[in-house]
Parts: sequence; C-alpha cells; structure tokens
Amino acid sequence: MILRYLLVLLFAFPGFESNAYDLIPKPAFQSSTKEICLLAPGWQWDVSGDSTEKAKYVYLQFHQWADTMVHGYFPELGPLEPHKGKVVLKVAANGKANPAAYTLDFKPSQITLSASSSIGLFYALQSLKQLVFQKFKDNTTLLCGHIQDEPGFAWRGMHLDVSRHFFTVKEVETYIEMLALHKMNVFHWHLTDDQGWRVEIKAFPKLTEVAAWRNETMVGKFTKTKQKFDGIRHGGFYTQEEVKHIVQFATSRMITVVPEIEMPGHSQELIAAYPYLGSSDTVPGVMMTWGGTDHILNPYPPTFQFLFTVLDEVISLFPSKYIHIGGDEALKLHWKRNAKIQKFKDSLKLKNEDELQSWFIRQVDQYLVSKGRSLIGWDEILEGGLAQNAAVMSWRGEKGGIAAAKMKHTVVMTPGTHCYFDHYQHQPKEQEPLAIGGFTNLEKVYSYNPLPAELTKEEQQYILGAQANVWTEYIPDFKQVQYMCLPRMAALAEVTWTKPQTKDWPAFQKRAKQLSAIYGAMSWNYCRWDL
Ligand code: TNX
Repeated sequence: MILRYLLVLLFAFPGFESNAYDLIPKPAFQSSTKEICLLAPGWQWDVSGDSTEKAKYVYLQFHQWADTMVHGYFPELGPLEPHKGKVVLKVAANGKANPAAYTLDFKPSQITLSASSSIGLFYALQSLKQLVFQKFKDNTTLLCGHIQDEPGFAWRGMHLDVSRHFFTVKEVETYIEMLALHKMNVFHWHLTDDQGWRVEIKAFPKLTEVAAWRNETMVGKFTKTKQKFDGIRHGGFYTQEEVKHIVQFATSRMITVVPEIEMPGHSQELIAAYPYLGSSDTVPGVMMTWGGTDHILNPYPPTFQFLFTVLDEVISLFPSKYIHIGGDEALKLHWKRNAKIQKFKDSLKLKNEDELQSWFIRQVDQYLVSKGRSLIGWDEILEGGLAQNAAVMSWRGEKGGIAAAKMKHTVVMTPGTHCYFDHYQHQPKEQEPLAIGGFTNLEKVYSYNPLPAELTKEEQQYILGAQANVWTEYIPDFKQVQYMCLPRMAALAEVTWTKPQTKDWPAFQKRAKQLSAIYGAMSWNYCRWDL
C-alpha cells in the first residue's frame, strides 16, 4: 500500500514521466513491460489482411520518406520470412469515432500498427519513425507494450507567410515535412499581402507579372523615416501546377492546405496590378516597406467579380473546406475620404466603415457558401457584425475567439502572446537574429491551453484548435523559418494533441531534446537554446 502510494507520488511529480516511448506529441496512453522487442535486419512489413489497399498505400507513401529521412532504418517490404519479426499494418474498424486515433503494439517479434483509417495509420507510422530513430543503433531495442493515441484538437495548424519573403516549392515541401513529423494537420498558406502576390491566377496575368514582384525591400527594423532599401528586386509565385503538387504532397501526409487570399486590406499589390480595384486616385506600387498601408480595395461590383473569379480558381486548386480571406488590419482612410464610396455606403444603409467591411466580407461569405466552402478570417471580421457562416481566427489575444464561440461560430486560437513564432524566443535579444519583437519562448508556447476557462463546455466545442503564425517580414530565408519554428512547433504540437492535464513541462524538455536528433539528421535548422 505504502509502496503504491510512493510510486504514485513519484510519477505524479513533474519531470518523472516513466514512459517507455518518448514521443512528441505525448500519446494519450501508454504502458510497457520489461520484455524486449528487437527490431532487427530481416524483419518484414506485413500489409496483408482485410484492408490491404489502404494500409499498403500509407505504407508505400511512408516508406519513400522513411528512406530519405532515416535511410536504412526501416525494413524493406518483401515476402515474409518465417521466424523473423514483422511490422503489421492494419486498417480496420476499431470502434473509435476519431479517424486519427491509432494503436501501436510492441511484442518480442511483432509490432502492430492499427487504425480505423489511413489518417490514424499515418500517425502510428510517424510515432514508430520517432521511436526507431531515437533508439536505433545496429538494431532497434524497444520495450514491449502498448500505445493508444488520438489528438485532442481537430485543427493543429502552422501558418507560413510567403508574401513578405518568397520560399521555393522545395522549401514549402520541407515545411510540410516538419508539420508531418509533429502530427500537425493544417498548413495555412498566407499567399497574398501588400508586398507580393504568390499564386498564379489564369484570369489575371498581371497578378504574377506585376503583383508578385517588388523593386526592393526595406533593410533592418521598420521605421517611418530614414528608411534604407537593399536595391534588390524580390518576388516569385507558384504556378497552378506547383500548387497542385504541394496540395498533393500535403494531402498524402494527412495535412490540409488552407489558402489565404487577403481582402479588403493588405491588398496593395493587387491595386498595383489592377488599379481599378483601389479606393483612391493614387496608384501604388507593390509595397517595399513593412507596417500598414492606407490602400484598400473598393466595395464596387467589379471588385467582387474580380475576387470571385480569383476564388473560383483558388477553390479549384485547394480542396480545403475553409478558405481564409484575411480581413485583418484594413485601414479605412481611403473609404472615409472617398465621396463616392461614402454614398455607396449610405445607399446600403450602413452606419460606418466597420459595417462596410462587414458587408464586404458577407458578400464573400455568401459566395463561398454557394460554392460549398466556408470562410475563415482574422478576428477583425467581428467588427461591424460577423458574417453568418464565418469562422474566426483569433490573433489579437483570445477575446475575438471567445466572442465568436459564444455566438456559436467556429474558432481557431492563435493569440499573439503564445502563438507568434516571428517573436523572439530567447534572451538576450541582441544575440538572436533580428525579429519583429515580442518574446515567446518554448515554455510560453508549451503553457498555452486553447480552451479559455471563461467558455462553458458547450461553447468550448466551437474551438477547433490552435495554430502558430510565421510572419516573414524579418525572416528572409528558409533556414531562419526553421530556426523560428523549431523546437517551438514541438511545443504547439503537444498543446494541440495532448490533454492539458497530462502535459508536463520538465519531461517535455527531455523529449524535445530527443526529437532534436531528428532535426539534426534532417539538416533542419533549429534553436538550440532550450535543448
Ligand atoms: C499583424 S497577425 C499581421 C501581419 C503582420 C504581423 C506581424 C495579422 C492577422 N496581421 O500582417 O505580418 O502582425 O507580426
């Protein structure tokens, strides 16, 4: 009795996780025995059985990456040899409602991965990959036991801003690989902003001829005066073929790509290419500095025709239910100053510019709904009234998300305090690469709970999950994207997958150290301060 009490005390103590399987994110349940499971040369994959096709599909996808990732650590697919061990993949109904749920079972000469869908099976394989990688010497020695796992949240997201700085297809693929390793499942692709448009739209060639390029870029920290520029033309875009390739690349890793097309603010590059979309007499160029702009789309019918045509092409490229339409930081000075727009606003019986923005978003909401999709936007879309079907991404703290959930709208939490990976992660800041500001270290990310206490259980159901945002004003190359994301992505992965009551900061740090061996092997740059 006393012994049991002591054991309970020991394991309840932070940092004393007694887990045989060091995984990030931490699995929902695991148990182990003292027996050894020795994964050794000669072991075979076994994808025979009821659901061969699905299992084989996931296995084949996975095996290619396993090869490039941890070359030679996985057994080859081949005929089963008697008396050797095997890794069995099973896709079969398991009574679990969550298609992402999986189990992993370790016996002396058999490892069984099973799930009710290819999603769960994929996560089982990701777990096995982490374990094999960590334990691998000549053979892989694991304890026998059992893992039963499923994610806590449906939206485990990472955003990447490719407008402020452009990243190549290969780099975007690597980013998606980073998400996959952490079992993240949403890639929010911020494709357009004042400083550059990044997706080919066949109906409007000037988007890629003009809007995708800026003549030069501001150097150093943003200032309004004494600005310096680098004199280097910057830009680029993804062709539709490249977009399709990336969507497929993500889909086979169980990741949904949510595209973002900004409107009505953060659209100066659009107005530079198609001046009839603007709200003032001046025609701007593609923006070369950071910070806000007064340029904003006008609310007239040709603008909506333009946007709907763009959205038609976007919808055909991205199967995602949600289409992100931005909606943030729209400065409305040009709407206020423009007599024709004021008249237009009055004709719609709208009281002010906030209501005009809300009306603007509602037109787009209705259009997306008519196409069978759903609108998601930054929390500014609450101002002036939230469109009927809109989901909210809460970035200015949790306030917007809380308000939206109370109104029964779906929400993704991404508060600047915990989820902005463009912030500094270590002090002294002077020793870090120049960042936008803020301070969000690994522990702070890890401490985040996407479910605000002030929401009732019922209201909390509207919180789909959480996401980190990677704005790239001060992130000029992909090595730095990786540095800003790793290992903070590992903390967010655990925040969005693992139940808050089982999180354990000291133990997480140890597991993160193990995971960093994979970062190293993959040549992924990461911040070593916390590891
Ligand atoms: C605000 S977060 C923005 C971005 C900037 C970011 C810098 C949000 C919805 N809008 O346009 O890049 O701050 O942290």
